[in-house]
Amino acid sequence: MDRLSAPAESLARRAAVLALAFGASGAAAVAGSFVVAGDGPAFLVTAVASTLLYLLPDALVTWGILTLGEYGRPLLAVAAAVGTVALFAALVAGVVRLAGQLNRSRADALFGAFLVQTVAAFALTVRPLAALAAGAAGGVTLAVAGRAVTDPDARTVPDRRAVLRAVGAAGAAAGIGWLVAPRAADLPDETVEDEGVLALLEAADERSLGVPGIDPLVSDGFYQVDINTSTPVVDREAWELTVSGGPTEFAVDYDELTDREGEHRFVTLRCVSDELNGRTMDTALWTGIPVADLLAEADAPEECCVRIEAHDGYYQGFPRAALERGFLAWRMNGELLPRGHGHPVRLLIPGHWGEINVKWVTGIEVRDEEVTGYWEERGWHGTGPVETVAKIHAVEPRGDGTVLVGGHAYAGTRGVDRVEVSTDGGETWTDATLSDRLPGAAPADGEARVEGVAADAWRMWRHEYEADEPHEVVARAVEPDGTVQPAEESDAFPSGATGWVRRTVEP
Ligand SMILES: Nc1nc2c(c(=O)[nH]1)N[C@H]1C(S)=C(S)[C@@H](COP(=O)(O)O)O[C@H]1N2
Ligand SMILES: [Mo]
Repeated sequence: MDRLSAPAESLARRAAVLALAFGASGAAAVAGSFVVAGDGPAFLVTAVASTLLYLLPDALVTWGILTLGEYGRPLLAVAAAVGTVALFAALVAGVVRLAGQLNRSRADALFGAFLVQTVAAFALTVRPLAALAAGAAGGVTLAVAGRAVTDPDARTVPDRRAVLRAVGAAGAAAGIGWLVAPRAADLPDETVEDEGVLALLEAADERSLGVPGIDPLVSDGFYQVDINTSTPVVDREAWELTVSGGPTEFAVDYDELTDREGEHRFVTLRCVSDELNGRTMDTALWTGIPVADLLAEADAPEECCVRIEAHDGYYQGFPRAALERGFLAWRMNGELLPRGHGHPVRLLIPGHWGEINVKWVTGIEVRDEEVTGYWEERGWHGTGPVETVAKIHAVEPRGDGTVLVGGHAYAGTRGVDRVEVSTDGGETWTDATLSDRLPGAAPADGEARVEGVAADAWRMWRHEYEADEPHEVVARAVEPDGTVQPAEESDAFPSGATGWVRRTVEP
């Protein structure tokens, strides 16, 4: 019995040890590319994540966005990291095996491993330096693992030390990567003590209703939705925005743009993938200029449509009329626009789903026919105006027989006039307390329904009532023209969630 199982056991042990050593080589290749690329597009994991997003069926990507929400991006990054290590481990394993079958030497096997990892890294990133670093780190790790791992003829079981050496080499590569990888310099602190900004932020603070557990009128943390797992780093000195489509092309650089006197506007953004009571909806105070000014300067032709381009490969198409009311922003809450939100400059399109609010914007092209955008090509219909929603993010039974409920309500540029609350599942309704509208100038075309207020910003609501039995609380927003938030329920995919938010309360 013992005699029979011994060879099987040592075979299994050999396989396990080899898998670990090859895995270490794959991990070292990933670390090697990080040394050169940092958290940029030439980093293998970033490239694999982008490739995955590109290759995965749209339905799967959509499912991921809807079920994973804000965890989607980090989970994709982790999956891509594990997948990349496995891929590069499999490649070296294949090479070592092949060398054995072809009766080649250990040196050939090692060189083959270096070559196959370098070529694969190049195929994924198209960056020669990062690819070489990946292949070199992977190859060296394999070499230090020792003869028993890389000798194609070796029949012996590699010892524990081989694996330790390989893992040590991979760890060293990762450590070096961490220490020397290029990092994007922090954005300069150019917060200006602009009195206009300070006054507006203070007004937002004063108008916020203190509801525990929900953000004030200017969000504490602004959600972020990107097509990539790493945040683009755009050099603002080299940045340019071109306006094309007419007889002459027009370009403006960062200094030319931001030397102008910016306006400050409160604008709310909501992603079309936001679930009915989700959290991908936030508000900030943005500083910039109307896009219409730039279109006029560029003498942009009067065609129906526009295509917007961004630095990260993202693009969108929508009617020119929507862009005409848009805003080009370079500051957020008084600070430089953060990298994750589009530094140096982004678009804000009033009242429309988040996706056409293009970040890291580099080009505006006027077209005489409709253009589809990145998400439209993946099945979403997220270029139009937002659906109206009143969220219920706070539900606080106070223990003394009273309950406090509250949330934010948003209806794009239609505006929120009232929020109604039902504490009996929708039988009877009461008006909730609503925050005063945020201040702002009405856009020139009279889009705002009310003078002197932000045309495209959410409001907060709260309601306190007595209850001692379990019940269902429901909220719905009402627009100034009396339109009530539709009750009919639909999923976020493909054109935005609808329905009324309902929460069960157990006092
Ligand atoms: N260049 C670029 N712009 C983009 C995106 C992107 O991935 N790349 N995502 C869009 C989506 S889907 C949304 S909802 C908003 C989110 O803006 P935020 O990340 O600043 O919240 O940006 C939009 N603009
Ligand atoms: Mo979005």
